[in-house]
Amino acid sequence: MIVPKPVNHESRPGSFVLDSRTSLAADPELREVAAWLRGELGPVTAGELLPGPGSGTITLTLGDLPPEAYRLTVGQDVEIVAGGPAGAFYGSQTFRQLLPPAAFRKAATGPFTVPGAYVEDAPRFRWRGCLLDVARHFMTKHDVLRFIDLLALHKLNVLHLHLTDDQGWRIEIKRYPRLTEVGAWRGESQTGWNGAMDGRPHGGYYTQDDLREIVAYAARRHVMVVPEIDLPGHTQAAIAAYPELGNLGTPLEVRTTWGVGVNVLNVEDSTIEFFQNVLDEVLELFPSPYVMLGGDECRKDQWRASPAAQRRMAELGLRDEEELQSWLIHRFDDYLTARGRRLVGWDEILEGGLAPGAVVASWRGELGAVAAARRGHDVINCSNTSLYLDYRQGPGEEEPIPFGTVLTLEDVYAFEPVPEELRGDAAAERVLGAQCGIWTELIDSSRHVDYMAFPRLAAFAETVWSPAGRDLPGFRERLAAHLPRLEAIGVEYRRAAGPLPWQRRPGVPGRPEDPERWQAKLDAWTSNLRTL
Ligand code: TNX
Repeated sequence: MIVPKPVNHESRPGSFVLDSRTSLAADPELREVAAWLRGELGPVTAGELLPGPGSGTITLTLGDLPPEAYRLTVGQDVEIVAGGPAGAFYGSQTFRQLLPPAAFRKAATGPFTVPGAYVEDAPRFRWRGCLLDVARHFMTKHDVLRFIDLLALHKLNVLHLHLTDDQGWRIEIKRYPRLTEVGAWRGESQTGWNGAMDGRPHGGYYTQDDLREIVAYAARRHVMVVPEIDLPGHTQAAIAAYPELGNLGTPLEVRTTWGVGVNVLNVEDSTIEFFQNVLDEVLELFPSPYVMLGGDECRKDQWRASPAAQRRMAELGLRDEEELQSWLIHRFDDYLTARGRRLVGWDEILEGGLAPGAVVASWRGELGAVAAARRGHDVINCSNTSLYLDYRQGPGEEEPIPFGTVLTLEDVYAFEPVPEELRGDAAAERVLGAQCGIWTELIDSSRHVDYMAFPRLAAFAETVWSPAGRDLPGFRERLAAHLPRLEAIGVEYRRAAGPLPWQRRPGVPGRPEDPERWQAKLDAWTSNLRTL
């Protein structure tokens, strides 16, 4: 009962006993994976699990397979043959799931018996991501590391960290210390959506050492951390720290309310240079080939009213503010491309002309994914209507701070990463994979993240890892076996019946959408995508 479902899983005669005499051997290239597995299984084996003769042996070896693929055989011994370290890691994760849930406890004591099995497995998509918004509500470094372990357990391989927004700047930049001195804190927050102010300061940021640690910890678990520095919208925290980045001469505060703001970057050369300097530090911290620069929800009111922005448009011969945004994103695309990286932007970057090397993260439904793939751009399907895990999980009033449309476990499980319009089309190859999102305006703690993410994230993992096609009854059975693992780890997932009493947040206003209003909103959101 493996989650996500492997390509092939059969039972075999015999069984394996994991105990204090179990040994672990690995090809030199797989030493890091072996060290990680030893750490996970160590408690079960009383901390031993050393190379050498014992009762049974776990071996990790390289074989002729794609890098993320593996074959796992469980008999008297355990053999994991993998195409590369990632495959060996996924094979090891599968092996852990063959153990009883108690093995997921940090101080579990064996011995544990594993029935004979044979598993052949490889992922369907190479981008299996999850966005975590640490800008709206900060999550401690410890919580992020724990979350990475949970992604890796589900064989996801991308953590998209949304590090900056109107309400907070969470990454230390040595050259511009005020970004965190000022931008990492806000005086108070709106409770829920449009509720009263809580009167309580909120903040936090990651030092560069913290981020190096997060990146290295994730890399060991075959998770790539993709940083997002959102611009030119969603930048009020940066403007609060350095008012010269904005369009108004007047100082601003780090934003304390939710929703799309009007304060955006100006388009001066000095502002572009500022963010290029920020990116220099970002690139040093994050080795990922991809860098997310947002580009979403940039209101153009201030550019329309700004003589400087209008002058810039006239000089450049640009028709409208959409083209101005596109020009700005192009500048950053060139900057990243020259440094061997690829820009990822939300589907708004399609408006006004797409930068040549850019990857599109399509979030407003799937129209952007189709348009971008047809133009030959790589695409990550992040469709809000299927994958925004901040949306409420049931129609009931009791959902904590209900937001967006209803997105049940079954809805997420039904998601198909390749949009229907692209099926059978060569452009379907452009879909690198998909990514679910945990936006945190209304999620103010790691406990609440657990509630929103699980078990929907397990359903999502099957849509990106497992072969195409869905089998809901089969998934339910696998999930029934999986939930005790989450419990053993200490994940406060949502029960099928709804929130437990302490998971409710009565009286905190949410923003549930009724189906009609939701459709109208989607239509308005995507009207400019339709004309591309
Ligand atoms: C839209 S996804 C946003 C976020 C919000 C989210 C809430 C995207 C590119 N923009 O800023 O947090 O909706 O669901």
